[in-house]
Amino acid sequence: MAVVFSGVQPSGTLTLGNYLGAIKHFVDYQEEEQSFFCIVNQHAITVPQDPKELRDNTRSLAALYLAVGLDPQKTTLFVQSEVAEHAQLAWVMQTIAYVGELERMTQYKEKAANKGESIPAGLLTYPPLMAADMLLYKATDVPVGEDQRQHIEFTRDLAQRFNHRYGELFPLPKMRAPKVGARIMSLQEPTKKMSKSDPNQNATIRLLDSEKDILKKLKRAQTDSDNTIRFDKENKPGVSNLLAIYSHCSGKSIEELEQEYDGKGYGNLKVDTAEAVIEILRPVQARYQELISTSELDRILDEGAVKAREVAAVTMREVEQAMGLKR
Ligand code: ATP
Ligand code: LTN
Repeated sequence: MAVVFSGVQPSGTLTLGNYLGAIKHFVDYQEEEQSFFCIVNQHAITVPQDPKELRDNTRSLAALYLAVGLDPQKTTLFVQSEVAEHAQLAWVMQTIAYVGELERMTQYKEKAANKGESIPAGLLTYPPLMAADMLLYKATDVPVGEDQRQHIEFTRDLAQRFNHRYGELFPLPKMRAPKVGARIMSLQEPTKKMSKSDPNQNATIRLLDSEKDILKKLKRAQTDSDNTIRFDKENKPGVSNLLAIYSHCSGKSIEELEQEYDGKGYGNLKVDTAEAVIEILRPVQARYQELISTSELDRILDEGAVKAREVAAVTMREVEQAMGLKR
């Protein structure tokens, strides 16, 4: 039986990268027998968060999950900190992980850079918490963007190590990266991924941006000076990123777009890309507005936590039994 699990951090308003690389695809996975989509607020606090903003971002992310089409009848949508077993299993996973391998994680190295002595320990132990998220539900399939590959592989290592020491308990989760959209780049530094915690507002398109802002940001997107429109990530990262975004939002292939824009300027490409993005976000924004201030949203999250706890508690008992933590 397939069990699908994925999580997104409520660390800011979702970007077009989160949408095209992850949550748009979640909707397809809710058709599997069992699926869990989590708002991973305990991961978000590995970097400082303002409490009010964190609370607002959590509700907002829940509303966006629903606005893109997740259906609480089909899937379990819940908040990580409301299911205590995540922190419990994360501790166990920390005892199985090695400091050396945690220090070699790319995301850790990036996020810990320039922090000197003041690196929060939670940044280092982020991957064991992430492993716990998936393993609690015995997930088999994990839809995420390309940037999470190393974390998924590490989860498989931890699961295997656990099974080897304490007996077969966990299936090894498989990463399910989308074929397209797995890596949308920053509009300002197109060699970096578009990231929702990027302080440069012009670098990201947010799912809740106004039409005016989307157009403005795309017009300001970094390109190059050679003025030909072709897909070449290496030499033309900015233009290639625009083509990728346009292609995902319009359904036209990159080749079609290259032909259509042969001889045209970057200005045309930018405005048309903006239109395609606006078109795709319009229904999501409308549904979000309907949901965000309703108590329905809280009811869905409450029920989600109850359903998630039922599964998580059983696994946690099995883990403690296997490890000798139960009398
Ligand atoms: P942060 O900036 O807070 O680290 P983030 O924007 O990287 O956040 P996450 O919450 O870490 O977003 O990721 C949510 C999901 O979105 C993950 O599955 C991740 O792989 C995917 N994702 C994030 N950024 C991109 C991107 N630029 N292109 C495609 N997918 C992405
Ligand atoms: N680290 C992930 C978010 C995340 C996640 C998970 C994804 C936390 N736990 C479990 C899949 C499965 C990220 O930053 N995108």
